[in-house]
Amino acid sequence: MGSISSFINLLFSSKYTVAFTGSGVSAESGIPTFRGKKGIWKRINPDTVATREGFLKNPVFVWKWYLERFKTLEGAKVNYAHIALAKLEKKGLLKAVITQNIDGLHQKAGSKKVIELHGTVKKVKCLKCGKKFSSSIASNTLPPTCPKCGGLLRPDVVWFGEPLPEKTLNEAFQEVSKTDLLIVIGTSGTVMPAAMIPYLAKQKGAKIVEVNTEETPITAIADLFFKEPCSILFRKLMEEAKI
Ligand code: BV8
Repeated sequence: MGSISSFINLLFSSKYTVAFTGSGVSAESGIPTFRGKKGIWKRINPDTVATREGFLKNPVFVWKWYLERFKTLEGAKVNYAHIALAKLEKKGLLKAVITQNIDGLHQKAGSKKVIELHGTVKKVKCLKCGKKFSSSIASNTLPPTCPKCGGLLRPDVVWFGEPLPEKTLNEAFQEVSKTDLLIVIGTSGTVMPAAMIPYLAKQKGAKIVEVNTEETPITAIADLFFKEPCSILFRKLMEEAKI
């Protein structure tokens, strides 16, 4: 277990701190995580709703599933972990958030530099012409079609078996190449290539601080590990650091 004072020392002595987050950072906002006891993938097979093949097989079903999720995500409130990361960025103590989440809560909390590796709940895109629209377009008939070319619209997220947008991935790797302190929050470190990020940072000599309610494969390379809900840990950190 890490000590808050060591975390504070790392935070104030590092030149380029970056946060890497997964669904666990939004768990205390009431958004279910993917794995673990009550994980989303316990209730539905990702092949059915989180692959291109699954979508093409039954676009209406997948749209209904996503619209359900969008409702939860849109209605969710930021929790103190999101707020703390935005405050640290404002203070110049955090340079970027690289997130696997599509819920937009980092931006809602005020974070400016947010790299969304797996896309966003805010947008949909046309399978035919690639044009993007706000997700609100998918509110009436399902499956929604492109106002421009009539093609099928899909959520603007990265499904299993799909490559991450090159520009986004390169941007994330750029941040990793500059970081000397990576704070890893609420990820099981399962999904590649996102899960490579902590190892790449470690390889280049960055310090790793992990915040998770349970141990993960990343814990083995963490310089500090805090086994507790992230909003509670960040409350302690910000209070003790008087930020
Ligand atoms: C790719 C969509 C290659 C968005 C998601 C076969 C074929 C093709 C690829 C593969 C294959 N086999 C394996 C792969 C690679 C695959 C992969 O990694 N699979 C894993 C499961 C083995 N990856 C891919 O397919 C990727 N693409 O490889 O393309 C390619 C290249 C070129 C050309 C063609 C193809 C694409 C991966 C993206 C998948 N998209 N979601 C959406 O709808 O949300 S996956 C899903 O998992 C989410 O995106 C999520 O972000 C991501 C990672 O999960 P986590 O965020 O870590 O969440 P999880 O629930 O797992 O963990 C939560 C953690 O929080 C836990 O540790 C828990 O303890 C902790 N926690 C809980 N509460 C708290 C907390 N911590 C702190 N505080 C709390 N309060």
